[in-house]
Amino acid sequence: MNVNHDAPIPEQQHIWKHLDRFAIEVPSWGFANTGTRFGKYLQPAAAHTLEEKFADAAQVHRLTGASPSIALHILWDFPNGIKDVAKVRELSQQYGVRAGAINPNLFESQIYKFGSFGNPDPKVRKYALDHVLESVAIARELGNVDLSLWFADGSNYPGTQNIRHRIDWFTECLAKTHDALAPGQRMLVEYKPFEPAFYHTDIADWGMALLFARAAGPQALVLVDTGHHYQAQNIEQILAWLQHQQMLGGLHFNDRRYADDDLTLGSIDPYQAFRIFHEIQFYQWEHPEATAPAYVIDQSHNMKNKIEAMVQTVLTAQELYAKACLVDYAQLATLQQECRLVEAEECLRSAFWTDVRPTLRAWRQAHGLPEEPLLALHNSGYIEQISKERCSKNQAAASSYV
Ligand code: PSV
Ligand code: MN
Repeated sequence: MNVNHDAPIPEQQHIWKHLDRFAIEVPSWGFANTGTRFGKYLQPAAAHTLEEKFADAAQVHRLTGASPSIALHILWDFPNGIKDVAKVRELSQQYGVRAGAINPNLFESQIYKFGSFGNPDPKVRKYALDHVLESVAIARELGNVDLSLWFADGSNYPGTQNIRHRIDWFTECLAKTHDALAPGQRMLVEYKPFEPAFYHTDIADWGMALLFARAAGPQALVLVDTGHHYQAQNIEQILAWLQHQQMLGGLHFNDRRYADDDLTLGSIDPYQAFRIFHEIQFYQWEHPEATAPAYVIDQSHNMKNKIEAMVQTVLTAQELYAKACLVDYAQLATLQQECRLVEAEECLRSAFWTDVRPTLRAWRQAHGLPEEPLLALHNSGYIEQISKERCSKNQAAASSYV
């Protein structure tokens, strides 16, 4: 990328430095026909093949310059398992998008009705572990990328499962997973309070994820999905704790109004997304040697056009991140220490209320990117073109969907 650093003003320069390093991964499943558990509205432009997902991810990166990698889902993107690695490598080269986190699928097979790693049946646990070990092998082949683990395990009714036994089974399987990692490779343990299970979920919160990760080994860290919390939970405090314990591995970004709604980041509560970036930036300011967590979008849009929504999300993430970069941390530290409450709060708020959009436009222009990526997407005709190319497959899917 050609960077023209023509004398930005000092405040801009500071944001530019951060923006140059900012990257957020897109999810392969966000380009496909996914929806709600009540059904889905099929879109003519939705991606069916892995190549189409790479092409869409490349389009988002071309427009934003901030999404160089794509998270992959084993069953959906690797139908032939490890044999598909060569194809992924080829697509990655062809489209200039790296393969990102590898997500095993431990929830779609009928065999997981009573759980995967937490299933009382040792044969099912072995089946799940074999799948995860193959996922580790795939992640290793792709350059030791992160293994990202989310479990749908749990139960719907009190008294129907032994929660403590399930802790032991999870602990054992996670340790075996950790043993298979390459040196330096990370496994991320994600939590979610409910859904699909409605009484107990085996990894329901950050404390459980933290204990499981600690027990598994030093390469296991916690992944925080912003949609996976109860209403009113203070997510940034969770991040502060995990960073304090050096246990924050990554974030899945989306917004929510009620539960795990998969809404566009910042669409409901941009101040919360800002506070999340702020908490991470503040820690980085105090610990410049610390590795930043992985940023991944985890949204499946049912109503919005998927590529448009993905570009909008990347731009929103950049904006909120840039605002967090404006917090004067030296000043904030002093104000906090001296308990100057209103001044401390205003120090944070004034960064949030700063309009960074002109700076972002200037940064894009200097990087040879479109100043208005959403407009550029509309003018590019890309969505119309892929809609034409893919609509017959999507119509066929629509007519088979009742
Ligand atoms: C499930 O709610 C989830 O958000 C998990 O985070 C997974 O990472 C993702 O969907 C795709 O399986
Ligand atoms: Mn997630």
